Amino acid sequence: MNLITTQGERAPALIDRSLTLELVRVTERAAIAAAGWRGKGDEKAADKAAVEAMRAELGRVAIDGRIVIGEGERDEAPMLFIGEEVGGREGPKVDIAVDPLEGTTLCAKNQPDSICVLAMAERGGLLNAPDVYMQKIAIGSGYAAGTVDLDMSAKENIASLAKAKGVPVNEITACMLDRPRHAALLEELRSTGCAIKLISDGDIAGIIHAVNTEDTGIDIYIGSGGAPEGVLAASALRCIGGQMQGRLMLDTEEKRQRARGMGITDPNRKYATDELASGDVLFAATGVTDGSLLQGVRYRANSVRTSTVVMRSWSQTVRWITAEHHR
Ligand code: VTB
Repeated sequence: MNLITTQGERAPALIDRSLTLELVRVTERAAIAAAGWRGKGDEKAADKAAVEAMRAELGRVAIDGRIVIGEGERDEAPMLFIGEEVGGREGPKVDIAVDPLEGTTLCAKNQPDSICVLAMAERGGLLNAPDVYMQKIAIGSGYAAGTVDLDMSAKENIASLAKAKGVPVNEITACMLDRPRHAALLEELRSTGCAIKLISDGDIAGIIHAVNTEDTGIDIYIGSGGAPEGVLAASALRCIGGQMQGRLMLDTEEKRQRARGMGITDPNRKYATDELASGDVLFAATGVTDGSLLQGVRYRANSVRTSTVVMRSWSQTVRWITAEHHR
């Protein structure tokens, strides 16, 4: 949705800005709960702790909320399931995308980059879709529209990006999930001579890093990952800039049917950033384990310290919030 009116004025904010801090409370609580399961080798328990904390804390927020994309069928996780109504019910109607514990394996193994994530938009603002895979491609801001495209080959995308950046292809760094299903893509990328950062999990952070190239050295995110993570990454990009495309991988009739039930009529549709997350969008993430984006939960003598990033698309404000929670 265009936030600039035809008169050139910015449309009024649709989401009450005080909700920004409410979201921080929600992801902080989830992260503290999950942190108790760091390094315990139990992904399900870690996820369940995050989900329950997130649900309880959302219940204290004055919103009439609805989960439109989240965990669910794919991981058979304890879920904040798609369609679940959350919030105190008295308040604005909002849509919510969640990944209560992004990187459950990372948390269970106490490895970097496990985070608790949530995005909120006005009703209808976030893609309502089943928990399937999504093809994704993302680059930073400052490139012309169409510099990369899901309909181009990986080779073409890398060549086009290198040209737009004005560097040789071997100075481009691509980030992707290290998965057997990416074998052909990896081989194609290798043939270009670009550098590839393979990550074990955590493609929300991967996409955010592709936009923050100067800080991370990553130029492009490419490959398939979870659809909820795609919508959450797009929500962040609405606040920090950059381009992204996503396409749901509805490769069976059963998945197409589930998607149709959520109003998706074209199973091959390619979504731009503002079609994955439109209008006024808030995004919050709190670190569970220390990572490239955020510090993890730290136990201190009399307090627990959390690190959160919270963003708002309307103002494009990005806040880094370190909080001390009394034990
Ligand atoms: C990604 C990644 C997540 O799921 O979306 C990925 O961001 C996609 O699914 O951290 P596969 O693991 O099946 O490839 C996670 O790895 C979480 O499970």
